[in-house]
Amino acid sequence: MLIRVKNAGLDIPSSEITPEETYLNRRRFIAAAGAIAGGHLMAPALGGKAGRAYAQGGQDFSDATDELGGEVNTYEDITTYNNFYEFGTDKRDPSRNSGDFKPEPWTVEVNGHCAKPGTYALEDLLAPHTEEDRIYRLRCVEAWSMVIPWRGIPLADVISRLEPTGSANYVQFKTVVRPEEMPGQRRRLIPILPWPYLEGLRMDEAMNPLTLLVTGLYGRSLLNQNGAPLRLMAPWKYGFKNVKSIVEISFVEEMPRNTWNVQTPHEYGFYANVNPEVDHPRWSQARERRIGKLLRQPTLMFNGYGDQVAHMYAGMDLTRWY
Ligand SMILES: Nc1nc2c(c(=O)[nH]1)N[C@H]1C(S)=C(S)[C@@H](COP(=O)(O)O)O[C@H]1N2
Ligand SMILES: [Mo]
Repeated sequence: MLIRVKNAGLDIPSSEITPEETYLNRRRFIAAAGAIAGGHLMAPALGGKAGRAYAQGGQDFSDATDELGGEVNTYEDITTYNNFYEFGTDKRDPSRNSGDFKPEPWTVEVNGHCAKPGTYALEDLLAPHTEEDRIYRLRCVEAWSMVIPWRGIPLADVISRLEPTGSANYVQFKTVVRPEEMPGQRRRLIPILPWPYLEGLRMDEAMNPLTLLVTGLYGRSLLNQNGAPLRLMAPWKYGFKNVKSIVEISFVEEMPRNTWNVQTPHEYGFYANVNPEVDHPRWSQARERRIGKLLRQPTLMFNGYGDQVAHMYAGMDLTRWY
């Protein structure tokens, strides 16, 4: 059987895409591929490993791994298994419900303790900096993980140009509020979360060379479900720190509020460093399931990035600052 991807000039034999996609049934794949074909140009060639579908990504990362040898997840994994509550709480909701979202044009407001506040067109915020492809693990607090070839700009490059002052101890990020384009924000009586979604980093975390402002993945622009057109990636932290569709960056003196900490403070802290020794109150954080793999694997301290980040937390009690 052939699955015909509309407008894409690309026929994928279903035998090549289904076997390992244990959580993805064929119908979901077709829905996702259709959504992608509608909004973006598709890569013309099928490349990479038999049995896994990488074709929709712009660049072939099928043989790429992270620095620990972890295989990159498929483009389908990465674009159909998402957390983005503005589009609904089910993992499939963001790919299904984000079709009306318009990531262009986009502006970002910069405010607080810095010499260059203002409202920046996204191109102007990013233009002088060079995009890089980096393969980082995303590890969700729900104990699943993926390896993703991100494309982005070091957050440090952008921050340096905005010239924060000595009072800027933290950076806060805000997601856009657009109930007319984001069905998850339309629930009035009992909102899914208090909007806007807020996150923050301490200034040294924001300036760490690992931290990216992400504009794409698999060599192409972000799809809406992954946080188009601009989202954060701090790979040693749980996934919820990586705020999507950012419209505001504030340089602040005090530790900012972050949505999940406000929502459930005993479960989610500000730091949210991946830590197999500190359990979530309702489940263990010691092991994780890499999406696309059957067996669970041990979770690494700082998601395996300890050499680059552990020094920032020397002397801190990580059971208190979770
Ligand atoms: N604005 C916003 N950002 C968000 C979320 C969200 O619900 N809203 N979910 C977070 C969580 S819990 C995770 S695990 C990651 C998932 O990113 P991905 O879907 O690109 O893999 O996004 C984070 N960023
Ligand atoms: Mo998450």
